[in-house]
Amino acid sequence: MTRFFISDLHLSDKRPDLIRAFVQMMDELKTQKTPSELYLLGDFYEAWIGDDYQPEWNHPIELALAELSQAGWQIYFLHGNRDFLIGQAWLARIGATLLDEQSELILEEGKLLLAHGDEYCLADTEYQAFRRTVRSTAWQEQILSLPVEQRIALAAQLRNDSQAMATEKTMSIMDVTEQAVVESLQQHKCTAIIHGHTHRPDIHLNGQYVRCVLGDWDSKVWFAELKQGQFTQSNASVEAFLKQGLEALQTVHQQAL
Ligand code: OKV
Ligand code: MN
Repeated sequence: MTRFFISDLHLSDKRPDLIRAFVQMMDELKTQKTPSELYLLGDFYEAWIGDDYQPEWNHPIELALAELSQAGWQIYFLHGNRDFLIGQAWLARIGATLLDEQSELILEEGKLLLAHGDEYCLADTEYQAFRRTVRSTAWQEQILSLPVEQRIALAAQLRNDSQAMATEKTMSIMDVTEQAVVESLQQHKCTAIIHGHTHRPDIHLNGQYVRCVLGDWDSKVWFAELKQGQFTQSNASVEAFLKQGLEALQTVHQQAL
């Protein structure tokens, strides 16, 4: 079986090109590939303010996913730092299953850990404090009880705060702490991990572990697949993908797990 992984698409009304590319990708998977598993590893949306907010731009996205699951695909979703408010209503609408923020995938080759990756960015202590707040049930319940308009305003305000802070943060602060990843792998008895979040697509090897970092969708669309223990990452410019679909994808990293 082939498994597909994507993260950090940051879909929003600001990027109709990415929405089109995503919908096209789902339609192509549905018609060209045999039903498989799709893993959405967080930051699928730029900011999700609750399942009860259903803007027009999101309809084709949900439809493409719902059609994929109806075609027999298993869709798994794991929260990122921007779409932590995705809930059971959204999952039910598209036919997806929620994964724990750290999930183990059992393969013939061993156990693979799945995560968004922000939990490993320990150097950014300010962010970790923010993360604990926004991931707490109490805070989320309070936010979800606000009217939609207020949630939109709050999300915009938080985004502004974050942009102001990010300019002062160095690149190393924004990356994962390797030791935190290793500890997590040991805790879960896994020998490989796939995560996103850092926007530094790569495959890291340290002799003991394989760390696959997914790419973010911006100027390029990214796509990763795991087939017979072989992990492959590919990308294409948004423009090329819109013209040629999956055929436009070029392999950039490959590694046996
Ligand atoms: C990242 C930090 C913002 C620190 C808000 C719903 C809600 C999503 C959001 C918007 C902002 C996260 C997702 C960001 C880090 C901040 C501020 C402080 C210390 C809502 C869904 F609740 F408002 F409705 N947001 N972003 N901070 O820009 O990534 O790290 S963010
Ligand atoms: Mn992220």
